[in-house]
Amino acid sequence: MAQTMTQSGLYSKSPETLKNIHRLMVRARLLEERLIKMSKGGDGYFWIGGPGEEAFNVPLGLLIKAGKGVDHDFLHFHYRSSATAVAMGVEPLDCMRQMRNTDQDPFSKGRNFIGHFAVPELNLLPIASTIETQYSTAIGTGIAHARADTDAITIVNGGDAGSAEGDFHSCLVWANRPALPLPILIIVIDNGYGISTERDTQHGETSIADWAKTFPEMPGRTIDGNDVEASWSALEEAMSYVRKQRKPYLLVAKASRLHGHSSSSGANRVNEADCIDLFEKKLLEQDIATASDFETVRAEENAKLSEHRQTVRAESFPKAETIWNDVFADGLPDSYPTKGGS
Ligand SMILES: Cc1ncc(C[n+]2csc(CCOP(=O)(O)OP(=O)(O)O)c2C)c(N)n1
Repeated sequence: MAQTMTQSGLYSKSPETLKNIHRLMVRARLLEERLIKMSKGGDGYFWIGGPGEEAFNVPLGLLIKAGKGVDHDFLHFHYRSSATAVAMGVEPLDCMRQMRNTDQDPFSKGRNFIGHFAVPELNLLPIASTIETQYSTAIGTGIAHARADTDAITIVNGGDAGSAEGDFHSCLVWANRPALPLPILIIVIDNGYGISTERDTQHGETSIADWAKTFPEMPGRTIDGNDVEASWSALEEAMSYVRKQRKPYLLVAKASRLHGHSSSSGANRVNEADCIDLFEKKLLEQDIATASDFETVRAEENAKLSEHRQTVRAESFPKAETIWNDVFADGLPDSYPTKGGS
């Protein structure tokens, strides 16, 4: 059937490329499901993550100009960005290390929440638990990118509820200053909730992308973030604009939140559209893959996660005497109390 259809956009790409996108989406999803199990089974204390955002976050990871320094994209992400990190090559094993807080966790040496990446080699800045502050730090690397002779851009990503906070609006204002426009791709993933508060009870604007109307030059667009093709083409368009024009672009992607907010709200599966089901349906319709291909991918990815589980369970936790390591660049100041009291 597919061969008779005119193929354009994403589906004109090679079957290998499409199957790779599918595998990365499945890898990210199975990882999140495994992390939820770990948090419920005593191999971790808290879970938060991005199951449901894979259709947008995997294309984002694949389209980023990845590397270290100002000639590569700077990334200011949030706690639902796992599929982007996985698409960029971050190892599920390392995520499981952070979930269990082992001292082999490369992002925080076992000291931060799950999904709080920090990868200097990828310009992936430390993810903060305070929502929306990443939109303020993005201004800094946006200025660095504006001053440098490069096509690299700054990318910031956060949630719809957080867009009510001042950091988001500071980012819009700074990115649109006529004196020095900033090459920032400003992304909001709109899943319809801030923890349990419904977006429509809090936002008078029709779409968060409407904030772009305040700045006559800045494009603002809302897309279906559950659709891989829509996400891929919107990201290509937005990134190409920011890379060439050296000006900001506001992109809002509507996406599902498939396991609620976090382990604090139970992390059980909810009944919302599943972007992997939707993508698999398209791949089947277009004769690009079969149901048995999908089963094989799931079995292979699950087998690796099971191996990783054994690995992390054998690892040690951070030692108490290392508590001050990496807090100060030059070590603990002499004036600092080390044994309690002052
Ligand atoms: C500055 C700050 N205020 C409040 C919180 C508590 N908090 C954690 S997640 C969250 C909801 C965020 O919703 P949204 O921005 O839509 O992102 P989502 O979690 O839905 O992806 C809130 C209010 C926080 N972490 N930081």
